[in-house]
Amino acid sequence: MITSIITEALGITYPIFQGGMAWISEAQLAAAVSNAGGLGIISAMNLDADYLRGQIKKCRELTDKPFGVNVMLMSPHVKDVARVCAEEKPAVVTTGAGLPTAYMKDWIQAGIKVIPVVPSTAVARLVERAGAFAVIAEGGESGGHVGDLSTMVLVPQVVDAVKIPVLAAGGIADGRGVAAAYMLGAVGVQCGTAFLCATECAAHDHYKQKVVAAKDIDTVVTGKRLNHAVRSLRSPFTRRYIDKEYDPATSGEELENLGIGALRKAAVEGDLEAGCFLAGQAAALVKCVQPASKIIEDMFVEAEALLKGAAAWVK
Ligand code: TUI
Repeated sequence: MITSIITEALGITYPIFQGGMAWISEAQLAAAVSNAGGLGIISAMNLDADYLRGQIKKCRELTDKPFGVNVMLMSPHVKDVARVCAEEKPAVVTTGAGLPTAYMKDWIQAGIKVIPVVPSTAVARLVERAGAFAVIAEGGESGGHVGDLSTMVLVPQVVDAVKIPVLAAGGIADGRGVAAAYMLGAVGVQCGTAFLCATECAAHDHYKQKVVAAKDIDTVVTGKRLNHAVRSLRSPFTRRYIDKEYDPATSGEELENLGIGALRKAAVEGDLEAGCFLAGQAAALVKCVQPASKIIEDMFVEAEALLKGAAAWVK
């Protein structure tokens, strides 16, 4: 059993969070992960307060274990969604794609443990000062909105920069990744792409099959021109987007418009032509669709064996 301050503080069995993925991380997946002993997380994505309230209610019907809510800070509904969190009091609020400091006081007052995703040591220090319980240092191997640094260099630097616990994210989808995260000083991990292929994940089957089929070089980062780098699986959408992104005749507005609705088309409709299939580089490590409990158990059986065996390398 691999325990840490994170399992003890949150009352979970395994030190693993399921990432808050827009159009993917619904109550059913979050509850399955929490029931399996990890921390399931509902994504508030860019929908309104009623959607989030409904998802929290549903999750409470499906599990009596702790779970979290991920607040995407670029959401047009962020203020309302933040208020719903303070009212509904999930065990944890994670945040992404921006600075959560404006909302943290209310969440902390409500007894919520606030655990922001950070792409740099500066952001980690800032949220620590604002009262974060822990941070998730997410390397650019991850899917979706990505920072510049890789997990390997980001995690140890964030560990050195703050006194609060650090979880590692980005590129982790098996026990080797978990063991490596611990070696870098993390006390837990967050995985998104691995849980995309959970049986309980409502993402369209085409999405899951694309992840299972992905090889090492099958993800690509788009959106750097708009200062909004996003990693997804190569697809007809990314090929069209890249052509436009490197064409000076294409305006920024035109580029922005290209992306609207593409994620929903991937996750809900499984539209292989028009969909944008966000996923991390760890997609190549995901070999099949299986229940969340099996994903977690396999990962931690492997990580435990590796960490126990590590002493044999030292003579
Ligand atoms: O947030 C994510 N990943 C996401 S959000 C998202 S929503 C979206 N949907 C469609 C198209 C594009 C985006 C998809 N994937 N990960 C966590 C994360 N947070 N990565 C990086 C950051 C981050 C960046 C800057 C956190 C804080 C931060 O603060 C500095 C600043 O300048 O705001």
